Amino acid sequence: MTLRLNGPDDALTVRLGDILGKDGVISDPVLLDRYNADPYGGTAGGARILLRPRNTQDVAAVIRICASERVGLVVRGGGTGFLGGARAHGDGSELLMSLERMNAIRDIDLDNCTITVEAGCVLSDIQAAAEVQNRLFPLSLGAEASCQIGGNLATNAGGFQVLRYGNARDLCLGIEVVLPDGRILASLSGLRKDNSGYDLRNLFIGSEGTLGVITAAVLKLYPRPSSIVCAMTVACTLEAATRLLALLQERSDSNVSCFEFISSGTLALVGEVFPGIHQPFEHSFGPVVLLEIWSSRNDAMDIAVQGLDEALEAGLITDAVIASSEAQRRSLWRIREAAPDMIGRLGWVVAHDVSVPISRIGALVDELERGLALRAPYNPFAVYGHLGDGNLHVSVLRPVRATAEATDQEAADLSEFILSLVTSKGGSISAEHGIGEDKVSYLQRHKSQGELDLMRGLKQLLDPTGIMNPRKVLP
Ligand code: LAC
Ligand code: ZN
Repeated sequence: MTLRLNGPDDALTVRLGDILGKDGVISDPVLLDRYNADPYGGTAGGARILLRPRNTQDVAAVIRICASERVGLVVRGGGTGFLGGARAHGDGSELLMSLERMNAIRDIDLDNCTITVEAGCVLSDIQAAAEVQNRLFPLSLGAEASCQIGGNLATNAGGFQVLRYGNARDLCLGIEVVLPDGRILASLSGLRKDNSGYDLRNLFIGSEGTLGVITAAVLKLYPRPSSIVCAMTVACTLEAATRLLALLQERSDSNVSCFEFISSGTLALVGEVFPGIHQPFEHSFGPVVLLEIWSSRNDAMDIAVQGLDEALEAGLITDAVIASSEAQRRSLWRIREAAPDMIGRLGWVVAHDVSVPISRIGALVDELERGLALRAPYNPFAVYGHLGDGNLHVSVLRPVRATAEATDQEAADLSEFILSLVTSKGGSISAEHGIGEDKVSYLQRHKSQGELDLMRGLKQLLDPTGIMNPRKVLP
């Protein structure tokens, strides 16, 4: 469903300026470059007008105009998504809106363990506001210093603590959202139980700005852990790694907060690209796991030491190190964080973000590695991700000494191989990065007709003119 939309004209820009004030409408191309940029080297957007509302009423007023004039509107948070979900059309026909001025923390309710924030709040500012109150807001991801909570919710961001605390969706008790006709729906009471009708909140969370604009949210706060232990270990196989996870969950009352994995081949590439990064193991023939145990008692270290000892004796792991200082913890994390950096540095032919039930992850990685070695013998590939969540990032990289670029057809064949394998194991073709603009065709091919029909029906119901984030998620 694509209706023809109109581009913004001068009269429209004047009307928007009347609503948003002098700093609310930006058309300076130099300033716009920053908002159109893709930080990961993907296609930049082409917006010629950026709107900066100050409050929810501003957002509603802008949307009413967009709806009546049939002009497409793309909302951008921190711009750190991977799949062009906040990219405005290259021809300048769509308005871009940033909620960066809506960055107030509206309320912290310590008894209810909630924080109410505006959508433009930077994630690390929310973490810091919680910390001041001796509470934890556990959503944590590589881009946390610049991504905004509105974008985190719109994309149902995952990150490093999903295993213990869930995705952004699980951390949200309510949202305020502006619908594509300008109506405002607010459910910001912070209720932990509310079965009064359909769950509308979860319709908007993860909809990537295609059904409405999230302008504020009530989020859950948690007690801060009193002990944190970070360890890195070499598992014998991925099956052994999943058994290690089960063992540590049992010993720690399910307090393993993250369980990340890097294949040995990926780690070798990290070493080649970043020789300065210290790697604790001389040889790592098996998958390397980075894990943390967060406990509200002072027992995380004992649990980790005993659990890893037991795993060593049981033949699940061959080696392990435990960080004994915050600096050592940081240096272990640097290895994990270097995986996406390495992929950015080498460049990729295809990059996917998939999930399967954790019990099938060993078989999936085996088949992926064998299949990719056959299909793309000259390309290195990277496999790493959030093992505890059954979530892998799989990328086929450019050959180190490339003589020719892979053709579009070769790239499409590789994608088809990866995604078909994942779906054959009951997995998802997009575990945490969403669909955006860049994965629309894969959604088309890998979702059932019934699911696609229902998604299109919802889009049609909420946004009949198709103004909200055109071209994203659904074609
Ligand atoms: C990561 C990002 C790519 O896990 O999701 O590194
Ligand atoms: Zn990830």
